[in-house]
Amino acid sequence: MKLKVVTHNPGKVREYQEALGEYGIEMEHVNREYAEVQTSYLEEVVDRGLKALSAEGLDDFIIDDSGLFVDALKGFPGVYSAYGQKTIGNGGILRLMEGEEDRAAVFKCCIGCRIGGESVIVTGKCPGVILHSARGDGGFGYDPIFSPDGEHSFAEIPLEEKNVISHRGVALRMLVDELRGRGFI
Ligand code: ITT
Repeated sequence: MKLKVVTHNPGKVREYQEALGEYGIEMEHVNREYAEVQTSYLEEVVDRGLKALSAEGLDDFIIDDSGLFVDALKGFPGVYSAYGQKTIGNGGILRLMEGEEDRAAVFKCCIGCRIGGESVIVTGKCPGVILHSARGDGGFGYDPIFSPDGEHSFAEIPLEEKNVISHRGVALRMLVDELRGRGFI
């Protein structure tokens, strides 16, 4: 089975392929825009995106809205994570966290899947901390400054290990359960 991944981010597509390949699902990267509403909830962005794209006639696709929510920054960058990455970047987040003892953060990933005319929306979370400096050159986005265990950043661990614990990995396993329950895989 083929599922399209509608995103500008090839890093996400790699993670989907790594996790869903074993179920015989082949990912196809579709690099196109969809309307992302301004809201405080990832689920709302995904729900609206699914509806907009299926109204345009698209089927058998996945969209993914993710964010890094930092406790000491009152949840920032959160739903503004893409903007935060483009503007202040990882260096800017580290500067905002200078001298801050509470390093707790949570990565969230909301996946929306439209398949056979049905919609599935699931959200996965991964708690961790913001490191004091960027580490590693794997992964993408905030991976070098986020650590699930306080030691290694996501950018330092292999993709298959990131998928076991990450927000996207957790959401992907929920998606697989849903697709299995509905007889798609
Ligand atoms: P699309 O919306 O086109 O899918 P995007 O990269 O803008 O791609 P998001 O809005 O979901 O995706 O992501 C918000 C930001 O969080 C963005 O800068 C990502 O690079 C970053 N991000 C998302 N998942 C991540 C992960 O697993 N590791 C590190 N950074 C991540």
